[in-house]
Amino acid sequence: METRCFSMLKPGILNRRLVGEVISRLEKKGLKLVGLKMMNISRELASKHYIEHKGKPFYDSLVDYITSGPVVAMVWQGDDCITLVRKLCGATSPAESHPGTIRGDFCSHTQHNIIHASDSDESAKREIDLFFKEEEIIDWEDTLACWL
Ligand code: 3AN
Repeated sequence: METRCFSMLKPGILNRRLVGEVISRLEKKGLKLVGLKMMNISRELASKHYIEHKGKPFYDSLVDYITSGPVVAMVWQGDDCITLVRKLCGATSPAESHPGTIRGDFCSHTQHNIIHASDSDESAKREIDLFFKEEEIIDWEDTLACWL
């Protein structure tokens, strides 16, 4: 079944010139990009996005980091989209993420693990609503979908 996943390339990704590389990996998997924008995140938006981590020891530095520079916010769509995006991202901790995954290849610190991806349908819906207006999502006709 087709689902949507909110994903975000975190601060530093532009500096490291990795935007194209990471988007390319998700595209090549066959996922469909239906929302894309660069933005700066306010502390208010960050606190809504990371509400589940409020009170944890790394919360303040997480908000500092995510608001420290521009991010690339994305909505991906496809069959089992959340599972596929998270597999490509790899484990939260770079020590556990396998080579070949985005975090496994490009990250050395959990706190700077360069990409976020929703972990459930519910969080995807909540996060997409937080970051995108309805008209910013374009569900284009995928005429080559039969080859994926
Ligand atoms: P994921 O992004 O893999 O779903 P979450 O939701 O547990 O992982 O964590 C959200 C973000 O919080 C992570 N991407 C990472 O930036 C940060 N984070 C999670 N756990 C830690 C930790 N133990 N130390 C520092 N930062 C953490």
